[in-house]
Amino acid sequence: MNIRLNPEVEQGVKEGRPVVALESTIISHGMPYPQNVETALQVEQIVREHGGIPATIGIIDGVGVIGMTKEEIEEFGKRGMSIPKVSRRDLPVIFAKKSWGATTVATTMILAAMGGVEFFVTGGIGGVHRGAELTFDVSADLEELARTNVTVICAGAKAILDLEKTLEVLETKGVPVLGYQTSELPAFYTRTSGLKVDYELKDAAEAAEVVRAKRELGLDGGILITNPIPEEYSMNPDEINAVIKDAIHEMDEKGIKGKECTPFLLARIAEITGGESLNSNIRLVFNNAAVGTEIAKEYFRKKV
Ligand code: PSU
Ligand code: MN
Repeated sequence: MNIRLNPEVEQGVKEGRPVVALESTIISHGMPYPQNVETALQVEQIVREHGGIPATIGIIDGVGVIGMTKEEIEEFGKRGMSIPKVSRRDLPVIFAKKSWGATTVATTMILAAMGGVEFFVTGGIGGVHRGAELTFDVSADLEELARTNVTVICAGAKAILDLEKTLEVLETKGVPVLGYQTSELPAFYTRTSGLKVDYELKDAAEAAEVVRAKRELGLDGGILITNPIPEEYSMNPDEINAVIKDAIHEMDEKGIKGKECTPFLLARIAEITGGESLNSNIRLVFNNAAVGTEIAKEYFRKKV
């Protein structure tokens, strides 16, 4: 099989330890160099400090790597957007051609599941894009959440998306959307969206119980745990929403479509806000790493 687990991750999975998957598109397409590499390495460090085993996932020379080395992470950050962004439909070609590939939420879930990893921490998921009723632009992340058995911990979805439609699709596909100590869907840079999650989770132990119940019921598919950005790093909703609107307008004028949309918007928003949105983005991923690892620890806690 064209999959390689690093020895620590392989042993962790075998022994039922809290292994936490991390994606590589956030490194190559989600943040600029060198902050992308610094963030990726710090996130791994936070997973470790909380007692987990980090497994950053990407594709190197046609091999799905589950647990990249520091050097490999550095290389992903440096090569950036020149590495293809790989979704489910791209996987066979990237493997056959022995290329490099940055894994999105969808493909990180696929590889994590192949490697036996249940928990996956990231920043934000893809969803239904604004105007999707005309463009049909709905992220493959939603379909993957419907079918692949991985729990994703994120800070909700960016308001570059139509959050209301995103929730509708997740409901149709049977994906539980849970709020970590919140009843409201967080909108990435902000703690609130005006939309409700399906259920609120009071702590990591309760989150772990929901994951266990879904697996014991044999219900295929993912679970989405949304964790709001810490108050001190959250942005002013009116300001960030105005920036997002400008960035989408610019994207439409430039005729940017398909898989280029999300990376364009992420980069443009970071540019317009100076360092502010990037700093918020980094902080929310740190927070997700801490919470996600605590949930994984509860899930794998040995009952005595
Ligand atoms: N949203 C973010 N940061 C990201 C992404 C989304 O706030 O880095 C990345 C993730 O890898 C996600 C992908 O899976 O973009 C979604 O792309 P698309 O919309 O083309 O499906
Ligand atoms: Mn898309």
